[in-house]
Amino acid sequence: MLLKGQIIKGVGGLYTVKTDGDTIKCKAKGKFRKERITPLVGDYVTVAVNGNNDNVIEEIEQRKNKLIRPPVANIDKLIIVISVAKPLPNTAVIDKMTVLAEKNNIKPVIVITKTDLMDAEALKEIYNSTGYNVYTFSDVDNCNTDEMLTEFDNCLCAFTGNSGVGKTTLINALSGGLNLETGEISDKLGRGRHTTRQAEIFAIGNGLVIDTAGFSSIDFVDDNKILAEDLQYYFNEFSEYINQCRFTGCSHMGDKGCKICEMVENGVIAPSRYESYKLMYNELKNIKKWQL
Ligand SMILES: Nc1nc2c(ncn2[C@@H]2O[C@H](COP(=O)(O)OP(=O)(O)O)[C@@H](O)[C@H]2O)c(=O)[nH]1
Ligand SMILES: [Mg+2]
Ligand SMILES: [Zn+2]
Repeated sequence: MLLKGQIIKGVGGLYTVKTDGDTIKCKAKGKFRKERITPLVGDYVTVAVNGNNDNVIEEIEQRKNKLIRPPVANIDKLIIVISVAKPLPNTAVIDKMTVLAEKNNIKPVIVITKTDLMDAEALKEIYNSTGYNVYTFSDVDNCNTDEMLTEFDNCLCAFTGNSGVGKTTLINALSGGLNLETGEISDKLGRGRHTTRQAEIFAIGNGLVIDTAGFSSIDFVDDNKILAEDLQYYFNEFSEYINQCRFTGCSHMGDKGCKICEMVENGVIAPSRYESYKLMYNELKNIKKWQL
């Protein structure tokens, strides 16, 4: 019997697929490994149900989008969780997340957590200037999460961010009922111990969210490659200025008459965002079109 459904969990090659009726545990058909295709949480699949724990994913439907970090497919929004401290934010990594989300037509949303530990104003100011929705949260204070909850209405949202920033804690608070295991920060390592190890979909409010394992860096590899000249289009706040530079084809890397540089100087574009742009540009500048 063939059944259609969505992968809601994947651990070590064993997938949980939610169908109209219930959930099925299954493995991926051998052909996927040969073709180097990994089923992802969020994938719509067809499962051959054979009983005896011998169910296999036969087909993966064409994906709307796909991220490598976190490994998810078909998401509408990427909820980028940043803690003001423990661990301290790394804007270079955060900005890569917004860029890769934009590249995959995924809407970034910023949540600044652990606001009980340190003042969040500077971070808030940076990300307000991007034009993305920004929320703050503290698990210690009694935070109202009603507005944040509406972000998930009728969509699939993946949470991402460095390990230990409080993704799972936030999902627990938003859900009001889930009691997922969160990690204590080990002082030695500065990262969570009982941390989330795999991506998993949960229903929250009127939508679905994916809790994912954290990571501290991202690379521009495989389908995450971008041409340096296209990078500007993935910085939301650059969009209204990129055609106003003195020279057409301006790389915004410090040339005379660059409108982006002017907007950084007069405080419209956050300096840290522009620094991230320059770092990424230099990382990407040797990638050629044929390598994409
Ligand atoms: N002070 C403070 N600690 C928090 C907050 N949110 C989470 N934590 C702690 O940070 C650690 C990591 O949280 P967790 O949700 O597992 O982070 P994740 O790795 O991003 O899922 C845990 O010890 C939490 O108790 C917060 O708002 N304030
Ligand atoms: Mg977690
Ligand atoms: Zn320019």
